[in-house]
Amino acid sequence: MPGVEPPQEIVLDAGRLATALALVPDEDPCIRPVQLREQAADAAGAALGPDDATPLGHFADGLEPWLIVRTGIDLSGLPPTPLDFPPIQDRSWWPLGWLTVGLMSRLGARLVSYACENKGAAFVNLVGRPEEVVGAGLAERSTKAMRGHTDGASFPFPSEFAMGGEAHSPAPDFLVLVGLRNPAGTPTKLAPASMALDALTDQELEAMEGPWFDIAPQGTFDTEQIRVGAPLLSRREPRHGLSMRFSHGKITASHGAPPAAETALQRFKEALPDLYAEVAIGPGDICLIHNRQVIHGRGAPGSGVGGTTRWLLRTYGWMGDTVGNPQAGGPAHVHL
Ligand SMILES: O=C(O)CCC(=O)C(=O)O
Ligand SMILES: [Fe+2]
Repeated sequence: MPGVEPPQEIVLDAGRLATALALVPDEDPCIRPVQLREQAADAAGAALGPDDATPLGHFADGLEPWLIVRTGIDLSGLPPTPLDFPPIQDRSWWPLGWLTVGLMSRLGARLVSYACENKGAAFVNLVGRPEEVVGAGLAERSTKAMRGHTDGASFPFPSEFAMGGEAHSPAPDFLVLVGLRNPAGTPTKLAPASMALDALTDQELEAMEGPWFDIAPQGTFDTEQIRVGAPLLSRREPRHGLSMRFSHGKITASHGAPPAAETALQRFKEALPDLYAEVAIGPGDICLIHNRQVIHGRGAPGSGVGGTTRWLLRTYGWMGDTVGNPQAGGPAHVHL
């Protein structure tokens, strides 16, 4: 890919992995992923070697936009690929789910989900979905390429949430994609937002930080709330110099926005295609992504559902200092 360094990668040692797998909790990681994260962190720690601390630390500090951990875990017991988002109760994916929770914990992050997205499920399936289950439109979309976006783009930056008056909790700090099956090697596409911002003029960059954009919610989020008159770029979030929220399809320049807002959005969109690194997330791979520093999309998974078709799990994380509105009476990870 032009101008993009290969991502940092950790490949786990098989012996250490076996030690780690003896330490993971023996329960569904969708239930208590926050309460049991210390135990999961101990397991993940046993899986890591002395050389792995540096890439993990660099990623945690925001010096690298994403990190791939290739666990090499045995997934031969997986059932057929499910047909929809809700997680299936099947032990075959749990150990990899716990390693994910544990790695996040070692990075200082805890798992978060949203009551309005897939009923707050901690891990969801990204899979091909059949027309009989979800209707023709969503079924077709599940087979197609996805243009670049950040997840939860209509949700607040942590700094906005801290100012009060927000209906929803902050968008995820981390997006985590976990590979269970990817027979065609369908790529996930990742581009550092800062590189796309380099294509903008100073005036356009300034417009990105102004209250000039309307952001409609991501399709999977069951909320009507459109963020109106909001910036896409913030320099006020913890740890990172620049934080972006973006979607090709969900963002428009607000009524009355200066021309630079429109051209900024256009130039950002046009810069992206040349910047993507293509990462095939294969079975057992855990791909950790700084959600506000990386624009992500994917190639087309192609037609076909169930069986041995592509199956990723997705979860979200917040760093320890990110706070939101916990769902009353819900598990610790579910927020409003
Ligand atoms: O399927 C992928 O690789 C990524 C999907 C994604 O970005 C999403 O569902 O929001
Ligand atoms: Fe996404």
